[in-house]
Amino acid sequence: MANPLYDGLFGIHAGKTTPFLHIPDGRTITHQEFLSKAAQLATVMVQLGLTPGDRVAAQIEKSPEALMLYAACAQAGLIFLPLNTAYTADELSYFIENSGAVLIVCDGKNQDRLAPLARGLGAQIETLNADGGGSLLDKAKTAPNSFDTVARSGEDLAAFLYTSGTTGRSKGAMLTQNNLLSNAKTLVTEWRFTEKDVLLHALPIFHTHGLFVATNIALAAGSSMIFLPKFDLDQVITQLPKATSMMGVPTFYTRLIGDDRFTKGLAQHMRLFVSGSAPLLAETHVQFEARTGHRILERYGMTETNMNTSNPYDGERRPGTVGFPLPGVELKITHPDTGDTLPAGEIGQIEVRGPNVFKGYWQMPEKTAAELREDGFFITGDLGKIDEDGYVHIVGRNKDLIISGGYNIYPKEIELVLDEQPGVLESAVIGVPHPDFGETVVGIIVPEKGATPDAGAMMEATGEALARFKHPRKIVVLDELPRNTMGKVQKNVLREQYKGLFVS
Ligand code: MCA
Ligand code: AMP
Repeated sequence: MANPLYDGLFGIHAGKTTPFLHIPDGRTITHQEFLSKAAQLATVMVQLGLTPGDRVAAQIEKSPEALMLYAACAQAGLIFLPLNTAYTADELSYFIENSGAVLIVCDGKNQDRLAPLARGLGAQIETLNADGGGSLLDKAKTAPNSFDTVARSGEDLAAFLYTSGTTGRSKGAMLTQNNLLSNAKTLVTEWRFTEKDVLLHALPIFHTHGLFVATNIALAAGSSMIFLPKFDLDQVITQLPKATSMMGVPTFYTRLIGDDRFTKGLAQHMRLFVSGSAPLLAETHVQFEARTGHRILERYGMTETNMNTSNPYDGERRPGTVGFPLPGVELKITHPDTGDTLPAGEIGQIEVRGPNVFKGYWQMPEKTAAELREDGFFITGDLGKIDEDGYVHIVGRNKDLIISGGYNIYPKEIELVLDEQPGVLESAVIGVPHPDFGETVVGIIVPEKGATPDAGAMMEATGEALARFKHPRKIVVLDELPRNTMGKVQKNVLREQYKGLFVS
């Protein structure tokens, strides 16, 4: 019976004894070894009582076994829900409860912290550690290493990825098998991936970029990956000579440019560098080319849509643009108020439609209806234009969002925590330019009359509630926030005022 995602990414490698993953400690995992262990994990999850359509929430460190869990979910028809390892217990409890996950897979070091949460929500909990240990892997060791792939249709859900909202709580983006598979296949063709490629993989695997772009492409093309636990400059420089291609967020590229060991010689044999998740400054593009002779290929995507546009593999990769809509993806620029399509060259909201566009937000029909039109166009919340040559430019965001080192941060979430602190009347959180992360978080607070809120205590409070990457890097105290005639806080004024806090 068919299971398009499993068959298209994993099943095609059955029996292959060629390397799939190169681990920096010198180990190599072949495709068949990978599939055997994935099958054991699938068997264990079925033994635990999971049935197709159940959600598996995983907050685990990056490891080959973590990828095997993804494969196992695909094979058993389970919905994979990867979670950022930086999320606090508070953040996790929402995702797990909202998704109705029946199994939580966590690192052994977090088990005690998460066990009460699992109990309260009636979910099972198992551990999977980056060193290959943990209860789930222990159980898998003795399980049969072949598993009858569960039949699924392309329209069945394969994964949930949570994406924060400008207002309210995070939304679970429901991605189907076809969403993931169609995008991977398109990108393999567009970016010319083959079995000969060795992809240097230094991204986290709990977001679209590292899991569905990098990993799915490598799988669909039969490429191998040098699988680094994280972006570590020394490791990347050591491993680069063995790779043919790399994908990263702009911070990867600015960090590489900032290191003298990153020379033309080191990058000479490389075929492709891809950037995305945040704007790549035209300046970085130019500096990178001057250093290496390579033009970074910039593309644009979202959690809800996977990849929408890409600069061309052949042809001009134009700095400051995200290229052309991918084959099969329709993209239009519309008026934010009327939804009417705007003529070329005019700035408006970017809308996309295609096989890559998600099914909607889990159990949030109103939010789905607000962003996903009945005719299938998804309102991205990005502002852009199409130039006379057809290149798409992203010029801003119609959503209150900060992107720091490729991670999305919604100011509202931080403002809610700051507002609750003693002595705080109100707050506004903004993103300002940062030399390493592109943007970083600044919290602006207005004290209650006569109060002198303690900035240290405020940092501590955000520390307990929110993942580290969301924490304000600076707290500014103001007597009042600038507002327009409608009473709305003018964040653009604040952004302008504090734009030089981290850059000169
Ligand atoms: C780590 N920290 C951060 C970030 N990462 N703070 C703000 N923003 C970040 N992105 C914290 C650390 O916890 C640490 O805290 C301090 O900042 C400095 O850490 P450092 O060692 O410099 O960071 P790092 O561990 O080297 O990580 C930086 C990184 C990483 C390599 C840029 O954030 C990363 O891999 N980012 C990629 C994110 C990504 O994959 N995004 C794709 C989303 P302390 O002060 O306690 O030490 S998918 C997407 O956006 C769409 C769909 C798309 O188009 O792809
Ligand atoms: P996420 O919600 O994590 O999926 O992030 C998606 C957002 O990242 C998009 O809506 C854009 O604002 C931004 N993004 C992704 N790729 C690019 C890019 N190449 N240039 C500018 N912004 C980007």
